[in-house]
Amino acid sequence: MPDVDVVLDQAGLTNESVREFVRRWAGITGAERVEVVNTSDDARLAQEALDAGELLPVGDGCYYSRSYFKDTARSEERTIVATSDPSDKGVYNNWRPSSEMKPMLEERMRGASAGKTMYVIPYLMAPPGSPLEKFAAGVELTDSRTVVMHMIRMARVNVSYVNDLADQDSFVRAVHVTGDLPNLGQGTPDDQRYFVTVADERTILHFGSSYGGNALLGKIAHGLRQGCYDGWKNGFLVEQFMLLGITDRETGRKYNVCGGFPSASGKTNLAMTLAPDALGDRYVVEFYGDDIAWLWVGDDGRIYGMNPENGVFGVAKDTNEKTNPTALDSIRDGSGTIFTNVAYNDKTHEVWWEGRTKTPPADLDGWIDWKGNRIAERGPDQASDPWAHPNSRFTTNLANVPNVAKDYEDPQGVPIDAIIFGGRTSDREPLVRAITDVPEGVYDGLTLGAEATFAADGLDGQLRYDPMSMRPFMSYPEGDYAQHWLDIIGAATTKPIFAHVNWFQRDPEDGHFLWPGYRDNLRALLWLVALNEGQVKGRETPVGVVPVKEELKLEGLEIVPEDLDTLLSIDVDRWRQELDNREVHLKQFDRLPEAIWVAHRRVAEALEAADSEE
Ligand code: OXD
Ligand code: MN
Repeated sequence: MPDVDVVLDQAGLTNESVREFVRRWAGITGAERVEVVNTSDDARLAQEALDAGELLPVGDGCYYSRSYFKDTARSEERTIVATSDPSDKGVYNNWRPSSEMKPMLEERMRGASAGKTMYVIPYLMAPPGSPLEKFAAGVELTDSRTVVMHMIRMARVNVSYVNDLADQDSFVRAVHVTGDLPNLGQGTPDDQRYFVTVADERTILHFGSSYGGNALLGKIAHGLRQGCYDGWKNGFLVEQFMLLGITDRETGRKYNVCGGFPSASGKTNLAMTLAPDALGDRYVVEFYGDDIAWLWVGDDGRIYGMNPENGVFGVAKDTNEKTNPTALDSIRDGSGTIFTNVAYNDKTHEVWWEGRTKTPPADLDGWIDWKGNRIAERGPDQASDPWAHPNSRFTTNLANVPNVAKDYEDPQGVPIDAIIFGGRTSDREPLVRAITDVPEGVYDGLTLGAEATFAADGLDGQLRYDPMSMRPFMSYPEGDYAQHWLDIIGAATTKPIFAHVNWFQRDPEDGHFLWPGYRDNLRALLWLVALNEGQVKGRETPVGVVPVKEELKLEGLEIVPEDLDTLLSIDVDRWRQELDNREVHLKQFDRLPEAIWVAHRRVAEALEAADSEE
């Protein structure tokens, strides 16, 4: 057993509650060494990881890592929110009693870091000085050096964040133990993994992975799940939302838009978007965050938002010059980016993933796929296997994003003008429909979904509902969550406008996308903020206000006029079917506020009264 106090003294970690937490878990996990890390340790840790072969070099000053092949994504089935109150059980939070989960995790973690170093990562999930700072401090203990390096990119890491706490006990206690990855029965009935947030004790216990949201505990377990619960108890909102700012150079006005999109609906691409060339002289888009926003009511009665993260853990697949040039700039040489589970060339130190270029590199020499196998040695039956894992990632600091907002570290956050929801929907959802009524906006978020693409499951055309894109992160019951949204937005004296956007509508005949997407998506947001300012009026429909063609800024847009007509119309029959599905979806939730049912009925009645084509 290492002398923990000597290590903590040397590191200048003075918070006695943190010291006690470290001592206790060093004892349980049986780690051989304890080391406290700060962001300034990054270069040394990188060198150690390169020397140990845990990381391989990419270009100049970037890194490559591969995770165990059965450990490549968040596991929703193994993720649990535990509390001591059974009424915290919701539909999506996999609630279990903490009295059952804590001993189970402790037992799995006992001795499981033997021979390893336990790193102590004191972190902050907020810009320092934020009004929500007291919910943002945490300490992650991990036995993985690669996890430390990810945390340094994704969070703010320094002992001062826990030493200086006003309430020395107010930090999230997060323990990550990797476990013996080849022997954990991942995906079998004997699965040993458990990813537990003990929300009412602000304790996170994750066992059995070294990847992503399972292991970087500041990001998803604290930044979303624990934050969501803390927000419920303390009057703020924590959401899986992107956040961007749009400045109109002509008027000097700036608009901030945040919003939720289920996975694979282009959230990171939207967050990092640039203005279309034809509008680039007038509008400047700034990036705040691509994955998490914490929202609260400011002293001036407006809703404020901030990104608690300090980095981007982006999906690599399909990231290219067209879909997201900003992301490519953010992971350039010298950025310190860590690429995980992409394809790697051990001769040239390049990386590649599906969609990076139209076709993979022609010269196979040196290329290794995400499982570590040489591409050139693949048999004919593996020829079409992907080179990179579909959930392969790049991890880079916010400061590397070329259009990161100048004030991204401002602790006061930014006032939010609009909250948008959007999924991948091949029909029915217009380009944009605005909603000014708060319960109807919340209702729209609760009925957000993305289309199941697997016709084989018999789900063809049906949405997999993903309320506010929080389904995997929901930590308390959905009905209470809806009420909390109504309360927080209701408390604002200047309310943001809500909207639903969809970039994915297709032609029913030949399947082509009706809207070009990517940078042109800004046109929908510009219309929304203009509507909010009263500069345009749009057209009322049963499901919200949609633009009339002339109100959209169409300079430089290439689109077939009939496609634009379809994008701005409402297929009432299709919508009536959708309302039936929504009813079934919403009925699952206990304590759903009456205001949400009223909103649902109002939309249903308006659709009943409407003509077939609106
Ligand atoms: C996620 C992520 O899993 O952002 O949603 O990594
Ligand atoms: Mn996410």
